[in-house]
Amino acid sequence: MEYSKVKLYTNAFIFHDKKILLGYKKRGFGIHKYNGFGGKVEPEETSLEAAARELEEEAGIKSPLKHIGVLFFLSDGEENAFHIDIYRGEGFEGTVIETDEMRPQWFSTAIDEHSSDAAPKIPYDQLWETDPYWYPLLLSNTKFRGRADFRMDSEKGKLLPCKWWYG
Ligand code: 6OG
Repeated sequence: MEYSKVKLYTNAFIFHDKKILLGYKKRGFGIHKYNGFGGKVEPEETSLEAAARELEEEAGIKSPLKHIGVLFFLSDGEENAFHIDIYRGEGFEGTVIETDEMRPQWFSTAIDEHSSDAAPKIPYDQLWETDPYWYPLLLSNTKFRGRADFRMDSEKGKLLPCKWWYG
């Protein structure tokens, strides 16, 4: 697969009280999936500045973000490659709000199946298809990077990963 440009994006995950904050995407790229908060890095800002700005725009909060991972992916029929800087924030300031783009929701970080945690479990079937491979690294605060190639699956009529690795 050939690509002409690498587009920079951010994605931030906030942790608080043994829970992780995800947002249900209401519009645009990744609609109807749960994800961290983020978007495009603008030309005049660093990736960290973009991550903080997007977190505030999409969830109304600030958090001390730390870089924890890099995802690189290519997609059939897409002339750009994507580089996504993943950030992790412990705690936050402000009040979590729903925005036009995202409906935020807290999920349990407990890995134990029988946990008595009242928060719902991470909706692994409503994430980007490759995310379940690296969420364990994000949850255990382990630095990671990874790559995925997406291809159009003509039977399912959607882009699906055909090759990937994370570590
Ligand atoms: P806006 O269109 O909202 O930015 N994104 C991905 N996130 C995950 N977790 N996995 C992927 O695997 C992704 N591909 C794109 C980057 C789009 C948001 O979607 C993220 C941005 O946070 C394929 O401005």
